[in-house]
Amino acid sequence: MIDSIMKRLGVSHDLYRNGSYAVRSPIDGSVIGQVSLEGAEIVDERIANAQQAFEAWKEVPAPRRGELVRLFAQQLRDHKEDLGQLVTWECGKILQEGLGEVQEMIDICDLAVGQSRQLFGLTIASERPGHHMRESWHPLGPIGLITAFNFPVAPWAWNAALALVCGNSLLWKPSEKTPLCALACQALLERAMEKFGDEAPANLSQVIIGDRDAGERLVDDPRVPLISATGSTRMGKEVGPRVAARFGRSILELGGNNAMILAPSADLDMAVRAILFSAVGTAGQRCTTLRRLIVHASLKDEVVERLKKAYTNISIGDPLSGALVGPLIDKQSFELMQDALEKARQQDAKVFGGERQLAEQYPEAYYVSPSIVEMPQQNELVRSETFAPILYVMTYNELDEAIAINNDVPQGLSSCIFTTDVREAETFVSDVGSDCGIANVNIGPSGAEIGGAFGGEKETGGGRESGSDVWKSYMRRQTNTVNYSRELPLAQGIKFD
Ligand code: UN1
Repeated sequence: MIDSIMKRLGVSHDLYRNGSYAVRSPIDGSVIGQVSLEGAEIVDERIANAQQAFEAWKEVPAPRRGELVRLFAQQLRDHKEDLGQLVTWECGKILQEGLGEVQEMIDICDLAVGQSRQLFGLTIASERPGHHMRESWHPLGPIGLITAFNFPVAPWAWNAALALVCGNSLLWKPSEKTPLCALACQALLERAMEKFGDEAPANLSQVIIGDRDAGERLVDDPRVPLISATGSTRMGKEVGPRVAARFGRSILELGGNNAMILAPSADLDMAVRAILFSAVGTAGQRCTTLRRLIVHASLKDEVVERLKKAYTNISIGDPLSGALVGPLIDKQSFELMQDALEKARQQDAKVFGGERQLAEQYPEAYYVSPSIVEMPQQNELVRSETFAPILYVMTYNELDEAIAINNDVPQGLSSCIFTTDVREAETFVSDVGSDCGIANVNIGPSGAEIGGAFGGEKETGGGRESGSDVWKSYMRRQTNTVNYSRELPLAQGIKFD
């Protein structure tokens, strides 16, 4: 099965069958690949290659660079099913979501193709006669990309598609849990490069299937002006300062602890469906997963009742065969979930669900029933992110109180309110509302489209990726002042003669 997918995706057998590091599918624990883990030594050479590729690529006009991304999007369209299946095999999300991730890649490529003709600068009024001022944007250099297991392809594409049209080369260190997806994306991009022709330099994109040391080498190297890293807050706390210490730039996409405020006027049918998708979808392993439900006290009993019913009926199992909840990524993830639930019990919370499922059928895989935890208040346990399907439920009486609870966590990625009261809705997205990078009304906190800037505040890291004006992060801003007169007036009226 994997062999035929990899063959159609164009990944050579040697790359994923002959190494000493076993890649296991979370679906059943079976080994689906053997890759070689590269050490730090190789990184030096890869960065030198990436620099060379950058020198050539930045000379290709931006709309031509966009043509390469268009060809890549065509590969993705042609291989959506195969890549979607591979995502499911390797990270365990259900096939619908695997396909959704590939669609997200196609969408960002389409955006980047259009962007390649719109790398606009500004013209600025100069205070001096006979002078022009403007702002122009130039390619930045080799871009280092570090991605996480739970979205093994889309966040790479958000960065890669824009970075390529902006004239940069790419160095990608994927999660050690999902190297096959990275090899597949690389193979598809190489096919697009072949179709594009000689203008695309060798090593324009390279993958580093490496260990922690390899990642550190990439992060520390001043030849890599930008590191874009997705992962835990713990990882970001290491990467951010290391990149800053060498005056590099970083885009950090770290933990989330996303909430929904459920107000009395809300359409409850819609809200329950939104909670289900955002709290149990991807088995609770999205950075945008709904982790906290802040429900008006008058609604709590009814909502919890409805949720328990929906949770009981949800299908848990093989993500390739129509279940809505697939496995957790591994045993450690299962244990962290159990720890959190145990702590909740000790704190007098009411815990529903959270048990291991299908253990006899899949002794080497970790399926769980998603859990609902009624918490008396928001405490340290609720404030920390457990990357598993646990939904903490807390109550409020006044909107101000609900917004305060929403904001009183270290993370600031996504948030939402369900209400039909326009005053409440607009307050939530106003200056005194949610403090998150994403604040939605009447939709859940997950499943963002690529058109907006994606990312969050506080311990989420402050980075933004994908749409809006994010392309600017992959370019170097230059201010130009051009004197077309025969005089040499100084700014600020200074006389120097
Ligand atoms: C992630 O979990 O790292 O908004 C990214 C969403 C997706 C991206 C999630 N578009 O849920």
